[in-house]
Amino acid sequence: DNLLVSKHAVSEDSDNQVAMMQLNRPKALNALSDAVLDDVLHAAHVLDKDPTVRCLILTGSAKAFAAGADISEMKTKNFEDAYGTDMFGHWQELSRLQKPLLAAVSGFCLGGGCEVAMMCDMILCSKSAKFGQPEINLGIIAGGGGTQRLTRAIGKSKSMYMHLTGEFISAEEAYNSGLVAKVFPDDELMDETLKIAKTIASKGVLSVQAAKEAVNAAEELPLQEGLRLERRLFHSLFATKDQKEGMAAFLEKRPADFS
Ligand code: CO8
Repeated sequence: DNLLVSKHAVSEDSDNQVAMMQLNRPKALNALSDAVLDDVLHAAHVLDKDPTVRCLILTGSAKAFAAGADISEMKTKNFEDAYGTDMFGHWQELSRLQKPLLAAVSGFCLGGGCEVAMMCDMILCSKSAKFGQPEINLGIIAGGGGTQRLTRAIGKSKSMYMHLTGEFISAEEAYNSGLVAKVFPDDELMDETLKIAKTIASKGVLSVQAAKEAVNAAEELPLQEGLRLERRLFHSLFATKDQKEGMAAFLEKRPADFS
């Protein structure tokens, strides 16, 4: 009940699909309870392994992508509960899917919600989106990657400002800071996100996977290691049918038909 999953054909003449996971806990602004977490991770793993699914989308409602981890579930936890169970550690699995995962954000995208959006491969949002790490107001700090991923995305000073004041930033500020890739009018976000997902789904599976792996590695590896990984992945794509097809199609002035 906490998650609605739908699949959308990429085109009329293809079996390929885009899968959409929609958080569905409207009364709590999609707060990320343990039950929501289980549903999202389970669905993401199943869809990642489904050979007809080429691209995944994670979204919320018009009012909230997600207003953070569930405060009522966290309230009574003590150190033993948190450290002893590595609380929220397994959310990281979302950042290790093979297929691209797009976050489509409207409304509040706060705390763990912002962190989950940043675990996705890119963030698309509507003009109403508000991003924030307000954990400081609860006497805690971000625990799902916020201090690390937000800092890499928008730089130290802005990230520090958000983590220390708890203030939210608008869609426009998020776009200007590089946190999000595109901003759309509210009523166009889902259509535009589906279009982008279908565009990605029409490319070669292996080249998409390699591009995702290489770009994500830029957040983790020293430059020389990242450059080497990119070059090796680049070399490996010359072993694929899609490289032959892509280059032949260009030279024959026709659209490529990737396998
Ligand atoms: N947890 C539980 N319930 C919530 C949460 C939340 N994070 N956010 C909102 N709700 C509930 C409210 O309690 C309220 O319930 P009820 O109607 O039963 O009183 C309902 O949603 C609607 O919320 P509001 O009445 O507050 O709605 P407003 O429009 O007045 O305000 C806000 C919207 C500004 C978003 C406000 O709800 C708010 O500040 N929410 C909390 C935001 C927050 O502090 N988030 C950080 C949580 S801590 C965290 O995320 C730690 C992350 C750890 C790692 C996670 C890895 C994935």
